[in-house]
Amino acid sequence: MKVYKTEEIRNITLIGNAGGGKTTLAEAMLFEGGVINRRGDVGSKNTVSDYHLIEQEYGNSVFSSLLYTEVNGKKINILDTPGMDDFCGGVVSSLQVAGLGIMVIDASTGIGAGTESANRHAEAANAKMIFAINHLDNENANFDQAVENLKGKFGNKVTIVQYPVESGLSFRSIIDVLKMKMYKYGPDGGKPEVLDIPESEKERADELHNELVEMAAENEESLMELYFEQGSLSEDDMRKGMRAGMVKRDLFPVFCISAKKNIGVSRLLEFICNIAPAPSQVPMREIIQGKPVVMNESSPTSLFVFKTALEPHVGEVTYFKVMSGKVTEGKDLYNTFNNGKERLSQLFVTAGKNRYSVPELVAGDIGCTVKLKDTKFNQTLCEKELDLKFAPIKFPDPKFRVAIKAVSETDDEKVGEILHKVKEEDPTYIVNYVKELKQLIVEGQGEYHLNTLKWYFDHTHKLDIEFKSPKIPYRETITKFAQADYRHKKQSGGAGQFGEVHMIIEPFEEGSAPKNMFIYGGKEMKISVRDTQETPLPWGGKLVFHNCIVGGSIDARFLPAIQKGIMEKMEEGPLTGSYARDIRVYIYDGKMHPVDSNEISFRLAGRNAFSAAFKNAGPKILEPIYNLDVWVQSDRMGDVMSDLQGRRALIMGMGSEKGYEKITARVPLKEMNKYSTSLSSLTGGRGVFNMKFAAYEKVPQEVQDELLAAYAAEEKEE
Ligand SMILES: Nc1nc2c(ncn2[C@@H]2O[C@H](COP(=O)(O)OP(=O)(O)OP(=O)(O)O)[C@@H](O)[C@H]2O)c(=O)[nH]1
Ligand SMILES: [Mg+2]
Repeated sequence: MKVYKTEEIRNITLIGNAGGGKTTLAEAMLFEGGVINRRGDVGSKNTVSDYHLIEQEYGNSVFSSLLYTEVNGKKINILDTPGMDDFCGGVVSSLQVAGLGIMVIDASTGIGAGTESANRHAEAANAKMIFAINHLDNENANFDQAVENLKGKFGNKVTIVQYPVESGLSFRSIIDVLKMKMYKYGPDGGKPEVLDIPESEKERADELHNELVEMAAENEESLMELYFEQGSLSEDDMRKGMRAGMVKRDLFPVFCISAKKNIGVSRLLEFICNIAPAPSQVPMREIIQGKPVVMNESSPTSLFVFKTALEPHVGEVTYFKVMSGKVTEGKDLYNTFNNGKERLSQLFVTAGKNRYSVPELVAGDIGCTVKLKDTKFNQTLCEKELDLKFAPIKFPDPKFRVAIKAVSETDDEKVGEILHKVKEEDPTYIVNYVKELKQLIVEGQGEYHLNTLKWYFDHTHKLDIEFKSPKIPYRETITKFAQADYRHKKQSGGAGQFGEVHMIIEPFEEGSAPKNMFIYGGKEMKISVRDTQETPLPWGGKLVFHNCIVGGSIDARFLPAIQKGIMEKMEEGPLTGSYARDIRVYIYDGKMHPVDSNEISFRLAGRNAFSAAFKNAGPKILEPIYNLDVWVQSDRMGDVMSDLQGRRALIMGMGSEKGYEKITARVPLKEMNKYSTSLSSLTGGRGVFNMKFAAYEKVPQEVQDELLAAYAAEEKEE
C-alpha cells in the first residue's frame, strides 16, 4: 500500500439508524476500492466490519470499526458505527476523528429515532453531514417521503444532489443534478454507465440543479456575484460553494444508494474525494497542554488515541489519529499522561478484522498499533519536546444504572477485573464501588447496553453475574430538639470504664445561631456555648458540635472522644443505617470517674446518648432529588407527563426547544429506576433526558413508613 500524503486522505464516519445499512455500505465502499474482492453480508455474518462474535449474534454493530478504501488516488478512512444509541460511545469517538458524517437512511422506513440521536452526536461534534438515502431497491422505498421528512427536521439545509429515476425492485438509475448526468447501474451495481439526462427527467433535473446552484452560491459572496453575472456556476465553483456550506453545517447534500446492490456507492465515494476537506483543512483538535501543532508531515509527531480494543489472539489494539508529523515503524513517543515511553514497533491500517502492516502514517491518517505498555484512549503520544495533550473526548452522561454482583461470592474480585477491562474498550460504561451502598454500580447508556455486559460475562468469561436495583443513598436528619443522658459503666474485672454524657440535639440549618435556652419537662434549661466545632460531612451537610460544659463536669480532653462517638452513629443513622446530616449537638453536662474514665468510655457514652436523642428528635429520612430535563415529540407529551406524575415528579416548567417539547421537573431518584427504558417505550425511542443531583429532601410520611418497614425486614434477614 502506498503511503498517502495528508492532502490525499479523507476521514468519514458512517452514522444513522440501526439497520440503515452502514455496515453494508462500508462493505460496498471497500469492494469499490478493491480492498476486498467479494462483498460480505450482515445476514451471513461475514462482513469485514461486524467481525465480533457479539455483533454477529446480535445482527447489529456494537463497536465502531476502522476501515479504509482507496479511490482515485485518495485513501478514505471509514469508521462504521453502531446505530443503536446504547452503543453511542463508538459514534461519539469516531466523529471526533472523522468529522464528516455520512448519515445512512433507510428509504423504506424513513428517518427514525436513531437518525435523531446520530444527528445529536454529529451536532455536538460539529461534524459535517451527507445524507445517503439507502435501501432504494426495497419495494417500500420512498425517496420523496424520506427527503420530505429530512426537510421537516433539518429545513432547507437538505439539498438534493441526486434523485432516483425509479425506486423499488427496479432501482437502477440515478439523476445527478451536480454533474447533470444520469448514472445507470447494472444488476450488480458497481461502475455505472454515465448517460445524458433523458427528456422525461429534464424538467425536474433542471429545477433541482438550479436549487443546488443557489444553495452552493449562498455560501460565498464571490460565488453569489458570479451566479448573478452568469446565471449559473461551473461544477468546480459549485463544489467550492457546497464545501463552504457543508463546513458551516448549512448544507447537507442528499445522495441515493443501495448499499446491498452496490448502486450509487462509487459516485458517493467520488463526491467524498472531491468535496470532503483534507484533514489539514479542518480546525485542529483543541489542545489542553503544550504549544499548538500543525497538521502536516514536517511538524514534530503527535498522535491522539481515540480508542483501545481487546482483540482475540492479539491483545490490546490502540487506535490513533496522527495529528502532526508522521509516525514510522519503530518510533519512540511519549505518553504525556503518564510520562511513559512507548515504542510503536508496528503500524497498521485496518479493514475491520483485517490488519495490514504499513511502514508509515502521516498527519491526518488513522491507524492502529499493538503491544503498547500503558496507553489508553483519550491520551496523547508525542515527541518529548512537544509535551502536548489534546482535549479528551467527552462521552454522554450515563442513562441507566444497575448494581452488579457475582452469583458466587468467590468471583467478586474477578467481576471487578473484567469490568475494568470492559470499560477501557467502552468508556460509556462507568463502574464504581459505592461504599455507602455496599454495591458495585455500573452505569451505561441504556438497559440494552447493560444487558450486553451480561452477554460478555456469559459468553466471553463464562461467569455468572446478577443485576440488582441500585440502592438509594438516603440520608437521615431530625426535625425537633431532644435531650438524652447516657452513662457508660463497666466495673467488672480489670480496669473499669466510666463516662456519662448529657446532650441536647436539634436540627441545624445553614446560617442559624446556637440557642442559649431550651424548655423541656416544664423547666428552663440555660446553655452557654464555650466552644464550637463545625464539621462538614463527607456525605453532605454538617455536624455542629458545641462544648457547653460548666464547672468541669467532663474534662475538655474527653470531648473529641464524645464527638467521635457521635460521628460513628451518624455514619449509620438509627432509622435505616443511612448517613445522618445537619445536626447541632450541645454537650452541657456529664460525669467522670477519677480512675475509670477514659476515651473509650466517653466515645461510647456520646454514641449512645446521641442515638437515644436522635430517636426522640422527630427523625426523618431524606432522599436525593434530581433536576430532570426531558425532550419529547409533542404528540407524546401527555403520556410522558402522566408517567412523571406517577413518579412523584414536581413539574417546574415546559417549553419548546429544537422541535421538541421540553419538560423540566424535580424527581426523587427512588422513582427513576429504569427511566430510560420507560421513556424510550413511551416515545418510540425518540425521547431524551438528562438528570443532575439537586438536593436532599424529606420523604413523604408514607414513603418513610415503607422504607422503615423494608429496613426492619432486611435487618431481620441478616
Ligand atoms: N434491500 C436492501 N437491504 C439492505 C440495504 N442496505 C442494508 N440492507 C440490509 O439491511 C440490514 C441491516 O444492514 P446493516 O448494514 O447491518 O445496517 P447498519 O446500519 O450497519 O445497522 P447497525 O449496525 O445495527 O446500526 C441487513 O440485513 C442488510 O443486508 C439496501 O440497500 N437494500
Ligand atoms: Mg452496522
